[in-house]
Order: sequence, then structure tokens, then C-alpha cells
Amino acid sequence: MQIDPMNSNSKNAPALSTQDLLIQAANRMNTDEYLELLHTTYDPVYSLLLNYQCAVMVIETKFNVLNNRLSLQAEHNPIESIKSRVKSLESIIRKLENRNLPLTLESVEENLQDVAGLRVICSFVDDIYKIEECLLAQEDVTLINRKDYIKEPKPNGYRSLHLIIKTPIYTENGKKEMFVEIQLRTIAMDFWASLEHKLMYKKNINPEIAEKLAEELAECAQISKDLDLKMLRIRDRIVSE
Ligand code: 0O2
Repeated sequence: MQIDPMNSNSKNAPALSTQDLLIQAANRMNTDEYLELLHTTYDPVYSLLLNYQCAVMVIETKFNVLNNRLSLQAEHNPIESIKSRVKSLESIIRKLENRNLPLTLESVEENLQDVAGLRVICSFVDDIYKIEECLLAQEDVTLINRKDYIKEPKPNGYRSLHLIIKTPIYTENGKKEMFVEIQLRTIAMDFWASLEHKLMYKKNINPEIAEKLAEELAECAQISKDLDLKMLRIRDRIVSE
């Protein structure tokens, strides 16, 4: 039997973990057969995750280039920092399961657009839109989806600009178009979102307490919005001096 951790057929199999199955297989096989099994099982998964890692590298380089180029005009680096990640195999499987999607590698590529993700932290709000404009002007970047939670914050106060793009990577097997999720935020937006994520996001909290906390977090979101505006005005005054 071929063990494929991403194959939907395994759903109908007895409730044995992949680890149990691999131990059973190891007991039946000699070392060469067992290594062969590991390769056929896991190599396609690693290969796919590596493709997403390559896409992250490509996009991160684009941001670093833009940061250097734009600093010539703006006299400051528009990007403060970049965080990047490829979703863990566990998160990928949970997301497919939650959405009742097939647990196959094809399904990951077709249905999940946030396996490769970058968070770009900018100095000022207008830097976010400048970086977006320059990125989307590039011919190997195709915009798939855009959500502007800065112009229209979420009811809880969450602000960020979300882009889903497609970009090619060039591997030893040729060209491959990859989805990448990009979140652009200011330092203040990131501060709020990171703490809110730790405290609240997708957690089951007693509804009464949750309501009170949500109000306070919404107040903090407003403060962070005011802070962004104030810093922008200060910068403009300094530039015009
Ligand atoms: P995690 O743990 O950060 O990866 P999607 O689930 O992405 O397919 P959705 O929810 O419509 O669909 O996408 P959206 O609105 O673009 O949000 C995607 C990501 O934005 C989330 O990823 C979070 O990282 C972030 N985000 C969205 N809303 C909030 C919020 O209210 N608070 C905080 N702190 N972050 C938010 P994940 O995968 O849901 O979570």
C-alpha cells in the first residue's frame, strides 16, 4: 500500500496515524524498500512546499529592490521589515479539512492561495500604496484578489492591505505559477494586529468578556489609526521644511 498523507482515500482507512502506518511498513520492509517508500511518500510534498518557499524568495527580493530604489526618492526606506512564511503541512491539512476540500497536492495548489505568505511592514500609510503600485506594475506579477482593510477596516478594527498575487518561479522542470499572499501594514497596524491575534483571533472566549475586550480593542485600533495619521502629518511637515 502506498502511504500518501495528502491523499483523500486515506480518510476511509482505519484510524491509524501516518506515523503508525510508517512503523508498520518499516517492520515489513528492508531498509532500502523503506527509504524508497519514504521518498515516494514525502518527496512530492517537500517539493511543493519548496516551490512555495521559492515564490516567497522571489517576492521578498522584489520588495527589497523596491525598498532600495524608493529610498532614493523618498529619503527614507518605505519598508521597515518583511516577515515571510510557508504554511506548515499541519495548517495546510487543517484548512483543507475545514473547507471539506480533497486532501491532495493538486487541491492545495488549486484551492489554497495563502500557503506562501509575506507581511510587509511599512513606515507610513502612503508607503503601502506606493509599494503596492510598484509591485503590481511588474509584468510577472498578476493580481488575483485585493482586500483593502485600510480604507474599510474590519468591524473589530483590523487594518491591512491584503493582496493575492500569482508569480512564476523557474525550477529545473520549467516555469510554475505560484499563489502568494501579501499583507501590507504600518508599524502601528502590525502592533495592533499581532496583539489582537494573540489575544482574540479565532479563540473561544466567554461572550460577555469577549464583547468588553472587543470594545477595548476597537478603541486601540482607533488610537493606532490616529497615530498613523499624526505620524504622516509630522513627516509631511518635516519634508516641506
Ligand atoms: P493566520 O493564523 O494569521 O494564518 P482565508 O482564511 O485567508 O482564506 P479570509 O479570512 O477571507 O480567507 O482572508 P483575509 O480576510 O484576507 O484574512 C487572511 C489573514 O489576514 C488571516 O490569516 C490573518 O493573518 C489576517 N487577519 C484577517 N482578519 C484578521 C483579524 O481580524 N485580526 C488579525 N489579527 N488578523 C487578521 P488566517 O489564515 O486566518 O490566520
